[in-house]
Amino acid sequence: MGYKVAIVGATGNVGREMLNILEELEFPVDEMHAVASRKSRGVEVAWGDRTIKCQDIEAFDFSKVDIVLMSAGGDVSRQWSEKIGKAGPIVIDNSSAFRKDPDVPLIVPEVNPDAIKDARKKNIVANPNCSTAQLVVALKPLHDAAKITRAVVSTYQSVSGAGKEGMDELWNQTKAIYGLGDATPKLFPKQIAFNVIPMIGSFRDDGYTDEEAKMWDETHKILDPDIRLTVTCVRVPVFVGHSEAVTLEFDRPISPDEARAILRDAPGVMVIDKQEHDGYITPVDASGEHAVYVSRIRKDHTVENGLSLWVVSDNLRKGAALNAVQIAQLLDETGTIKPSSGYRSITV
Ligand code: 2RA
Repeated sequence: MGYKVAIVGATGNVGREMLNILEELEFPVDEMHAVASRKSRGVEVAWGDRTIKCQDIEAFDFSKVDIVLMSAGGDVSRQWSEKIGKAGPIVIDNSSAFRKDPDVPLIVPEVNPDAIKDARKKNIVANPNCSTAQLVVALKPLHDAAKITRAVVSTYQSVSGAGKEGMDELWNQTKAIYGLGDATPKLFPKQIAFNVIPMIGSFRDDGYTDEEAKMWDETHKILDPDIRLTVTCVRVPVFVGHSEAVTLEFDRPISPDEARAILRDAPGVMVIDKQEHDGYITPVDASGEHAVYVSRIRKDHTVENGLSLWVVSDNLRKGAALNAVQIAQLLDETGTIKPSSGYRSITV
């Protein structure tokens, strides 16, 4: 017997990947519902070899499903997730709306699967920001071997992190710069084609951005509140795949060879690390893949116990849709959720 699943935001980049990954991982689904805002009602999305039509969120009866994968942004989540949770299903929310809520577990299954015990507190489980998910998958096995005391992270984030509109803006600006249209920035604050933008999200009073603060807040909740992090988030003209240059300080010496051996055994990690051109990973290589790739592992000569590494992953997959489906698998494996056999009454 399988689950009754609804995907809210099914027409977006992440929603479509959620549909693909549920199918690829053969998650047991009996019924699939695509749900979106009223303006997308009737739009068709692919589910395996079929297409399904999007239903209007305002009219959808959430009490008839077991799991809701929510990827429609923070405002929609704030409006709907708690109501849906009260109606019975567990919501796996890809937005930042509930990540800091103490009654909502924030989970990367390779890192803190035990947090699933709190899933029923609000019937909401939060999915981390894409940049955090790949970072903590790489950090966790190293942190288990030698405590990480400080991390310096610079991100190189692809435009798909800003949705389909972000991809369209890179595509249209690239064409426009060759004389085929208007290159005026619309979504991003500056030109993204042939450029990099050292600002993602919005500025805070301390000069950091909210995207940067998400990375330390979420790493503290998922992995360890004692790790000190400083972060610079940068948007780059790449369609899919976030990259991170990471420098770590440990409480004891750890050699690049020891780190490579630890990471090779770690769940969800692939080490590609040779000092030759096929010996490191770029976002183009990681796009469409499930792993978090680690390359360029080397000693940081400027501190006593330091290592630098390069971490790359598909932001739409491990950074969003794959992690959400892995949370659904964890809910199933731990018995936190069971396929429904009947139709519950509406309590929304
Ligand atoms: C971005 N991290 O890349 C965001 C998406 N969640 O814009």
